[in-house]
This record gives sequence, C-alpha cells and structure tokens, in this order.
Amino acid sequence: MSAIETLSPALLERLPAAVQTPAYHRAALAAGMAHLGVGAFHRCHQAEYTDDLLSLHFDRWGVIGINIRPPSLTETLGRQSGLYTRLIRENSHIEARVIGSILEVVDSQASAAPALAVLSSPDIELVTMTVTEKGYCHIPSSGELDLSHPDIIHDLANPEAPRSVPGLLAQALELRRATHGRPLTLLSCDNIPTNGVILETAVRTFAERRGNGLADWIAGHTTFPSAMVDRIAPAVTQDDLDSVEQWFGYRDAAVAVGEPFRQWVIERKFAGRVPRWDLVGATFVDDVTPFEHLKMRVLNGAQTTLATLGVLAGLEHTSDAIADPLLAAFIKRMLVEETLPTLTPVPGMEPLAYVEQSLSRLRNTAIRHRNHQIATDGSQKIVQRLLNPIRDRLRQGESIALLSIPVAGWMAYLIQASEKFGKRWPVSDPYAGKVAAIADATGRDAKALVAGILAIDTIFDPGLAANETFRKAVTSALDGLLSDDPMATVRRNLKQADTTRLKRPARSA
Ligand code: CS2
Repeated sequence: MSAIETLSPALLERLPAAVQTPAYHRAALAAGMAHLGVGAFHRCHQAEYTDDLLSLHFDRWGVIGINIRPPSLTETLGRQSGLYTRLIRENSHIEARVIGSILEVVDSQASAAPALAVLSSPDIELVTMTVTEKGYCHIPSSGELDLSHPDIIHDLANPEAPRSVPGLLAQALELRRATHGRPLTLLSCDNIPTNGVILETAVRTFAERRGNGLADWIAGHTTFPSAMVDRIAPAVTQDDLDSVEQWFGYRDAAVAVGEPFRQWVIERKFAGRVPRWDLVGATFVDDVTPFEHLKMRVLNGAQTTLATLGVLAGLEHTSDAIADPLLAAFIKRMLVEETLPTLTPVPGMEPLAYVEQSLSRLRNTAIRHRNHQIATDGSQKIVQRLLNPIRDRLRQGESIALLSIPVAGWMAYLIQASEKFGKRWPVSDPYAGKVAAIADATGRDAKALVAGILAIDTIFDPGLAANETFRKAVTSALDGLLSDDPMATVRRNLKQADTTRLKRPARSA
C-alpha cells in the first residue's frame, strides 16, 4: 500500500474530482497583500474570497499569511506551500476545495522582525487581519487604546521590537515612511463594532505617544476601513483532518471547515489599489454600521446566548443548544421582541428573514461549534452583542427581560469557573481572574456579585451599570442561573415577557 501523501502543489494534479482546485496559474501569482492571524476564520473567509477573485480576475493579489501568536504555521500551511482544503458543510452536504491564495506563511512569534519585513515591503499594499477582539488592546466599553495593557507598555518602551498588534503596525508604518513612503490599507476583519475606527484609534494613539511625526504621516498615507465579516468557521479538530484523509485520500494539516453562508461588507475607503472582492460577492459601502449591528446583535448575540446558557444546561455545541426547545424558543423571542427593535434598516435585508436565516445556520449539525469556544473572551464580545442593544432598549423605555438573561449567563459562566464555585470548567477570558476574585470574595450572593462585576467599567459603562432596571434584571437572572435549575430562570423570564407583552398596547409597525 502506498503511503498517504500530504497536500502539495505537485498533488493538485492528482486530487479526486470531488475536490476543486485553484482555477488560475498559481505560479504566476505575486503577493500584494498580507494577512495577520491565519486561523480557521481567515482560511474560510478572506482567503476564499481572494481565491474566488483570482479565478475571475487574475491580478497580483496573492496573500502572505503572518502569525504573531501560536499556532505556528510552518509545520502546517508552510509545508503545504500555503495550500489547504476548505470544506463547506451543512448537515450531510460536503463540498471540498483547495484554496491557493495564500502564497507564503511567516511565523513571527519569537521576534517581530519577520512580520515587519513583510508589512513594510513596498509590494504589500493592503493588510487584512483577524487577531481576535482582544488583539486590538482596546478598552471594550470606550474603544480607546488601553495604555495600561502590558504589551502596549512594553511596545512604547521598545517600539522596534513590538509584541502587540498596534505596536507592530505602527512600527511597520514607521519603516514604510523611512524607506519608500508608499500608502497602506489596514483592513480589520474582526468582530468588533467599528473595527476600522478601533484599529485606527489604537495605531494613531500609539504613534502619537511615539511623538516623532509618525501620527501625521499615518493620517496622510493609511486608511482603516471598517468591515462586517460573517461565516461560522469553528476551530478545526483532529476529526476534520481525519475526515479529509478518509474521504479524499490525502493528508492536510491545515483543513478549514465552514458553513455555506458567507458575507463581507467593506467600507469603501482604500489607500491604494482595491482588490475587487465586490466582483465575487463582497459589498463595498459607505457605512458599515447598520450591517454590523444586525450581524453582531442577531447572529453573534444568539451565539453568545446559546453558548453560555448551553454550557449551564450541560450542552456541548451550538447545534445542541438550539435543539433544546426551551433555548430555541428563548432565542427566537429574544431576537424578535427585544433585539430587532434596536436596529436601523439595513439596505436589502429583511430583519425577520435575517433572524430565521441566522437560526437555521445555528441548527447546522455538521458545524461542531463548541459552546466553550464561543464563550471564550466573552468580556470582549458582550458589549457589541448584548450591552449595546440593552442600552438602546432602556433608552426606548422598553423591556430587557430577555436580553438581561445572557448578560447574567456570561457572569454565571465565569463565576462558576472560580475556586469558590468548584471550578466547574476551564475558561479563557482576559477578565476571568477579575470575575473569579469577585466570586471568591463574595460567594453566592447575586446582588453583591452583580454589583462587583458591573463595577468593571472597562466592560460596563458607568451609565449602564448605574441603571436600576438593568441591575435588577441581571441580579434576578443571575440568582436563578446559579441555582440547581438554571433553565427555570429562562422559562420564568419568557413567561414574564409574555405578561409584559399582554399588558402593553400593541405597537403599530
Ligand atoms: C463566534 C464567531 O466565537 C465566536 O465568538 O460567535 O466567531 C462567529 O462564529 C462569527 O462571527 C460568524 O461570522
């Protein structure tokens, strides 16, 4: 029996017909952009759009992938010359395609030098990035750069050897200014509201602190478009790698798995040439905000809610949580009754249809999205997914009986990971230590727990934290969620929402 081969350029010719391969002359492709943070999401999203673009309209838009945090790429994508299999899965449907847009990968974890060499190269005209919410080193409640962040303190003292994303980009821009002076588009593809503004604020604030004229140069030579990105693409498992081997007969250490749905809405704000992603399904707009609110509040809001309540209910994946009749009813009513009224109209999108479509995406059983994965870094996600719609509801004088539950759900998730609550599960969140310390000091007193957690003003803006309706709703929900029957609270609040609805006069549309 011949040994199983690993994916490589030479193997492309011999792949089974069921696996689609790049439809362009990859050897002729030159790198025109870089991507920071080559994880499952990038491989399922921007790299695929670029692959589509190259098939339709060949240009020099090859991608150099850079990781400044683990995992290392050399042993996976690097060995495969940047090639990987992108699987689209929906229940029993499977579609396989090898993506060719990533030309080269660069590991820059030990030192910033390799990343800086790429980012400052005159050939690179655009940099996309998915560095997770916390990668921007910003304060979630205000969007400002967190000057007390250890990496930012380090980078301001050592600007030539940066560790943080803002420090790295500022130094790359400094090198560009000192060498060729060519402009650069920095396109954030992370799931934070006004991601372009957050990135620009972080890089500008950092550059201003350096105080060498860099901030002015950046203002004239760099743009930071905002973007809304969407595709559910969970962390890849050994099972996914084994499946490719089993189904198609080759080994691929860099498989990516996603759902069929994808969306990319990009602010029209480029510093130089524009990759025509709009030819392959992306949308260029003047204002991303309504799209981003819709997506973060509906799809992501539902995911975070199902994730933390799902863990509390002992359920493993999103699809398990939404298969639970109570959670399914809860999520739909929360979105329709409380979230949708906070949204501004989105051109070409019908809100109720969007909710239905989002829920059906979450029911996809082939996408094994772990509730613990989505609950990771919840402190960086709840502002845009839950707290902003809650603020809008309170401003409108409307009920938050349903939206307050997942806020308490996030608290209960971190509280129960503390010593005092028996460390029920391991968690990963920059605020986990802080919440655990509050829980250890407070014990099971919901009012005191909520008071302690709402005082974290980098997550909860003081105006919201002081709102009595909000405090009461979250306290009562947390009390129930910490009990032996957490789902009773979900049931009770649904009933309470019924009563409120019956008492109110019907609102005209
Ligand atoms: C998820 C997102 O882990 C998470 O926070 O909610 O990664 C989500 O799957 C994507 O935003 C979908 O576009």
